[in-house]
Amino acid sequence: MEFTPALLRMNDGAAVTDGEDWEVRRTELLRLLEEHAYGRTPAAVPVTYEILRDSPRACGGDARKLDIKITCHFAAGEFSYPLRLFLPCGAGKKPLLMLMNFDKEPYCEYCPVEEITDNGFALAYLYYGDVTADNADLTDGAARFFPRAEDGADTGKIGIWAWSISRALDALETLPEIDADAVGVIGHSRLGKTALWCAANDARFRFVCSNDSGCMGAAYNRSRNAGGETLEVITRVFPYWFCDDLKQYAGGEARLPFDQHMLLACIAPRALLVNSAAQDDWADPPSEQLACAGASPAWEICGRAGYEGQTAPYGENEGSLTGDVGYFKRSGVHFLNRKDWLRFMAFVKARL
Ligand code: GTR
Repeated sequence: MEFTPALLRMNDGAAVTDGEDWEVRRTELLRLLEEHAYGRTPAAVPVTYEILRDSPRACGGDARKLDIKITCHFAAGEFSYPLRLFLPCGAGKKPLLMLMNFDKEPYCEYCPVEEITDNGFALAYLYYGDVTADNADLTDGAARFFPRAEDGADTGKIGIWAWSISRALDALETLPEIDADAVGVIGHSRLGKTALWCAANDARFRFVCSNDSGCMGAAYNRSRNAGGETLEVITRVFPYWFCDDLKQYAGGEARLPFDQHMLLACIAPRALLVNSAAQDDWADPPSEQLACAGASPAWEICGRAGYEGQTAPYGENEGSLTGDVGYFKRSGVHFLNRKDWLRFMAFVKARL
């Protein structure tokens, strides 16, 4: 698929030829995605944390659970949200996986806590509603501290959630139990879009997994398949996830100045796994797969393997997990299940 602008051309037309050039191009693409899709990503603010409760015998004694309060100190005031950290028992720094999820409590759908800690990973659990509500209210929670310029590029809710995951990492990476060089982020559906945008901006996330993220996540907008969510629908039903400028492309995908392979590419040269589910037409698995192929040149220019799979749609329980861009289509429906987690953890372990 041909796109304008090209992935590996700078704004001034110069070719991107190596990893150093790629970092410059990546910054250009982040600005492009801010302006037209997710809105501005504000600079970090000072973060402090407080351990409210330390439960040394969580998961039957196999893990330690810390209830942590994260506080962001904005110029106009402070905002706090809870984080639950599970640390597998045993000495040594632990690789960390961060999940922002739909449930307030971590023992829930989409989060097999013990499966994660038993695999040797620390787990940081955030509830997205603790940061800002999933609605158009831009005064709710952390949202009220985000600057508003009314110029079409104000931060959408996905941008606010993504930014807040990074601020939580500001605190966690200082903990002696955490291996700050082995941090991953994972999210499902709208929070898969969020995980991608978070990791696109924040290179501290070395491992990234979007699960069934679909439209404005991993799926190309220009190659929408029957039954897939469109920009027209997503900007009508969930306009507040994005910046206002995105609305002008509803029904006009051919005019888009970007596409989702650019979002994926901003993660290069780090490791990315795109998970789809075979019966999740709404998230458009073939378009997610194609976007992996479209993003791959960003890894290759950095001397990495990128996506090593096929472009023809995979069947159920097929994919390519060898390169630094993995893609897998499991059987079943829209869900973040234990198999999705095990696949991501194996993908990370193979690269630790
Ligand atoms: C749907 C939305 C999708 C996806 C999903 C979810 O209604 O259209 O883009 O994000 O919600 O987050 O569960």
